[in-house]
Amino acid sequence: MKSMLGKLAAALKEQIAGCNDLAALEIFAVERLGRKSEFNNLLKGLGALPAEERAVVGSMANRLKQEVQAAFDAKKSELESASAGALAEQERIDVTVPGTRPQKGHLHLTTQAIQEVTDIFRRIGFTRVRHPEVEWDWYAFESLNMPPDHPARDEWETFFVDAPVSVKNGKMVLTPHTSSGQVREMQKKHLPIRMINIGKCYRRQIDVSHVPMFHQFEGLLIDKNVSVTHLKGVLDYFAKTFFGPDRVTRLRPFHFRFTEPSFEVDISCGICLGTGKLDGGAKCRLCKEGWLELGGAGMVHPNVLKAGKIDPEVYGGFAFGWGVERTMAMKSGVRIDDIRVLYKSDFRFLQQF
Ligand code: FA5
Repeated sequence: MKSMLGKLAAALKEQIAGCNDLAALEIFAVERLGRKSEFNNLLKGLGALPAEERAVVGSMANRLKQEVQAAFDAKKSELESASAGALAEQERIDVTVPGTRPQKGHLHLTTQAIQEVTDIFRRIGFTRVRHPEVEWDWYAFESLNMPPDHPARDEWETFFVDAPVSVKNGKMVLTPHTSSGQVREMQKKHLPIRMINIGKCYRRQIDVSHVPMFHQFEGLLIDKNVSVTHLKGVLDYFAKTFFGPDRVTRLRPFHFRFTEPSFEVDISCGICLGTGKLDGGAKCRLCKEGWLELGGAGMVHPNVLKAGKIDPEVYGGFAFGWGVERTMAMKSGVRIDDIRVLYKSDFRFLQQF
C-alpha cells in the first residue's frame, strides 16, 4: 500500500510538472485527483487496513496528498501568471505612438460666405436679422407692390405650400426672395432701419447659375434724406471689401415693382476676368459675356413704405438683394463655374475650402 501510494504520488507530481496549459491542468485535476480518481480510491481504501497500519499509512497518505496538492497549486499559479503576462503583452498599448487624429470638419463654403457678408455689413452698422422661409403671399408679393395676378409675380417661379389660405395674408409660399423681410422689418417700428437679412430662398430653377434652394442677403436702409449715392457707396464698399480692389461693379437700369429707380448690379467675372473668354478662346461657361449678375437694388418704392406704415413723405431708403452662392462663386480664388456643385455633398470639392 505504502509503495503504491508513493509511486502514484510521484507519477502525479511528474505529470503536473509536465503540464503546460491551464485547460489541460483542469482536466488533469478532475480525472487524476477528483473523487473518482485512482488516487482517491486508494485513499478511501485506507479504512480497510488494520488499526496500527492505518495510522502509519494514513499519515504518509496525508503528506503525499498535501505534496500533490501543493505541486498542483504551484503549477496552476505558474500557468495563470504566464497566461496573464501573455495577455498583457498582446494588449499592450504603446502610449508613445502618435495617435490617429479624429477627422475634423469645417463650415460649408456657403456658411463661411454668410459669416463674411454679415461681418462686412456689421462694420458699417447693419444688423443681421432673419425672417421666415415659409412666408405669406402678402409679405412675399403684395406688400412689395405686386397685387394678386400681377404679371411681375411670374418671374419668381414660386413653390406654393399646400396649407390653409389666410383671408388677410393669402397663400403660403416658400419665400422666393429675402425681400419678403422688408415689410416685416418695418413692422417692428424701429426707425431708422439698417438690416441685413440673410436666408434661404426657393425657386423652380436649376442650371449652372441657378439652384432651387439658394441664399440671398438683403440690405435695407430706411432713414431721412437717403439718396441713390448712399446705395452706390454701400454697394461699392461691399464689392471692394469682399472681392478685392481689382474687381469692378456696374449698375444696369432695371425694373422691380418694389424699388424706384431699380438696378441690377453686375460684377466682372472672376473666371474669365471680365473678358467672356477663357485662355483657349472658348466662351466662359459661367458668365458668357464677362459680367455676372449678382442681384438687384434700388430705392424703396413709396407703396412698400406705406405697406410698412412708414410715411414716404418723411422717410426713404434703399434696398438690395444678392445671391450668396453667386457672390461667392465670383470671389477671387474660388473659381466655381457651376454653383450646383455646392450642394452635391462631394467631399473632394468641399474639402478644398
Ligand atoms: C430679387 O430676388 C430681388 N428681391 C432683389 C432685390 C432686392 C431687388 C431689393 C431690389 C431691391 P432677383 O430675382 O434678380 O431679384 O434675384 C437676386 C439674386 O439672387 C440674383 O441676381 C442671383 O444672384 C440670386 N438668385 C436668384 N435666383 C437664384 C437661383 N435659383 N439660384 C441661385 N441664385 C439665385
